Amino acid sequence: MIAIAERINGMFKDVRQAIADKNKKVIQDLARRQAEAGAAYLDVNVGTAARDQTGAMKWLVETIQEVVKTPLALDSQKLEVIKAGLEVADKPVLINSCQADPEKLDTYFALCSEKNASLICLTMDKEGVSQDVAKRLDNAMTILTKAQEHNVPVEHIFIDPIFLPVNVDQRQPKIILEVIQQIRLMSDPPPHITCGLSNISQGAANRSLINRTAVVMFAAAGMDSAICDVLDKELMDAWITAEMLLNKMIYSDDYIKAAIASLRR
Ligand code: THG
Repeated sequence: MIAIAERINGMFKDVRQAIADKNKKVIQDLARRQAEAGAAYLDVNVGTAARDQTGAMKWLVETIQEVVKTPLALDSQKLEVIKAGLEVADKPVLINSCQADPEKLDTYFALCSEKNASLICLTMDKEGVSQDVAKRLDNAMTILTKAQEHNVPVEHIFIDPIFLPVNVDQRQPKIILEVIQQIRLMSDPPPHITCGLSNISQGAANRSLINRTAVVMFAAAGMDSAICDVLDKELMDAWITAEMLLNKMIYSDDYIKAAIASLRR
């Protein structure tokens, strides 16, 4: 399981304020706590409020790298902001994200090859978030074909079927279960499958319960990664338990402790 820690995101008030004030402590505390909780990557998103987004990305990357070795997921819709993060990153990153548009994929996969980076590809294209199974699968195939053209190994590809809030369209989770199962069959070995897990409960009550139930369901369908709140211990414990029950790790009475120790980098 590849947990991508979501908390260093300018969407959160404390992070937004820390970026504005250049307050390293807030960011470094979040970096340490998320690394300790078992994050494989720390997502870094400057948010939309930062005036100088490329400058904010560089500052965040440098600030985080001062205290943890965990690799970073550079999260922006803007290529220039991703490139700014890449300039200062001290190890290979996960680029988050690129749409399933052939021209954009050419640009991003070339960048991945140059920087030995991995890439999260969204199953959405120019026309926006596709709501049905078939369109998402078409987009997933475009992604895998383009990756092969650029010689990017499938282990470097994370496909994100795009989670919408359950209170926006309640049919989506079931559709996504189907999408995950089908993407797993597209190549051997399959690409990683990830998601913005917290999206599913945005604006809903019982967020943590919805998130941890969802992660268990999607993990059972073959999702092996998620951008999520790794500081939510019940969420992490449920996900680890699902992986254990799926026989991806060996049971012992201390399996949760053992799993978190092995997830830390
Ligand atoms: N796919 C990919 N990347 C992504 C997303 C995705 N990156 C951003 C986002 N979605 C994943 N990260 C978050 C981070 C926080 C929340 C949701 C997704 C969240 N935030 C609170 C809210 O909106 O209610 C903010 C609370 C606050 O302001 O304190 O839920 O889907 N590839």
